[in-house]
Amino acid sequence: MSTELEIEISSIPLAPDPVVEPPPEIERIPLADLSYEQFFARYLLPNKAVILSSVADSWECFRRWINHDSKGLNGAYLREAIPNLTVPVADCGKQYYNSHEKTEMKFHEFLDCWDCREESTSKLYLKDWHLREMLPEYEFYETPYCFASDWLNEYLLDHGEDDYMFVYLGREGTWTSFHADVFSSYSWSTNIFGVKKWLLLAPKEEQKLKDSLGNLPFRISEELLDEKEVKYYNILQKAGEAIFVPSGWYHQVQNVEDAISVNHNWFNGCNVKTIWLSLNDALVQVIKEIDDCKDMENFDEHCQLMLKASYGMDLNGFIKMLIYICKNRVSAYRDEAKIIHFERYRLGKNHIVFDLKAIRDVLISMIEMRGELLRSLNLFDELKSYETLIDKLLT
Ligand SMILES: O=C(O)CCC(=O)C(=O)O
Ligand SMILES: [Fe+2]
Repeated sequence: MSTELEIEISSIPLAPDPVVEPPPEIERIPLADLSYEQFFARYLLPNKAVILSSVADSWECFRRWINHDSKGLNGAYLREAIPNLTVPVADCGKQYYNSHEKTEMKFHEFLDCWDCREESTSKLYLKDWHLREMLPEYEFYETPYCFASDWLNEYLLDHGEDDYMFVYLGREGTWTSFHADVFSSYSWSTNIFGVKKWLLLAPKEEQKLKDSLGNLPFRISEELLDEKEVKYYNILQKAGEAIFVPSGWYHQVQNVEDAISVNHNWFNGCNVKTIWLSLNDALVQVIKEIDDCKDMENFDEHCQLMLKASYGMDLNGFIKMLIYICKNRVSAYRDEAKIIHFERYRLGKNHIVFDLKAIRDVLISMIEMRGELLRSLNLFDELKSYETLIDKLLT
């Protein structure tokens, strides 16, 4: 195991300075020039995008998956290092609802398609591939310290559930349609090969693109964005650069050269309130959809089932996650245990306090906004008890 690194903050106010005007350009900063605390205060907390460079120099995938002389994929090495797993593949030539049609194939077959350069397979995009989860022993990258405070994957990894840590491989021209990330989470995406073009919008700008029914477009272009007077960033992301996509920022991504990337979706104490508000919005939507059944027995439970099916998370799931994160931090605060993210990053004492305060704030907000529903779902007492526990601990 590599040496332990502390991720820590000094006392930082919970509310960031309001962002006055979005910057004209997204900043580019070498990772080594930014401390954890600087990243925390300047980007995570204010929910502001940034590109970090020289992120992947020491990564196995950066050094070995690419043939740096021929500027191509090192297929022979990849075939040897990674078994012939079944992988998820999107067909960028076919739309399926607001995404691309998805299928599966064998990894080595995908590599054959990559090499043969045939038109018929040129639009296949290997994406959302849980390679790390499938081969936990294969250490092909390391999560950069800036992105280490990650409650979502901390919970999922410890519970043996599917994580949000992915690999993407796509030929030139493959792309991901216009979207904001799952649960309004943050994402980071590090390109290890080729170039990606990002069209990135700060929150609310996407509203200008809604049609009369309130739907957002599947595909956007610079012409469309200019026509609708949308403020956006056009970013060319090169190999070795990581982009930090803040919560709720819509984006469309195109591989303008053959490209490979590693990315995570995650949230933590800085955006957990946004995660809660998004979950609540999704719940409002579900309730609206089945409003005509509101007199039926078990209506609240039924809404939760629908929320889980349509959104991927329900109130119970979110609360279980919060409580798990809370318990870990309570033990660490009492010096009974340490919190280590990604087998390397140890959470510092101030950070633990920050996390606990963020959990308390979101519990208070949940009780205020959805107290009655929480009672009906028998979740209220547990929530309240953790709010009280944090209060006692910190006073
Ligand atoms: O690289 C891509 O195609 C999409 C990546 C993305 O949407 C993300 O990292 O949030
Ligand atoms: Fe995304």
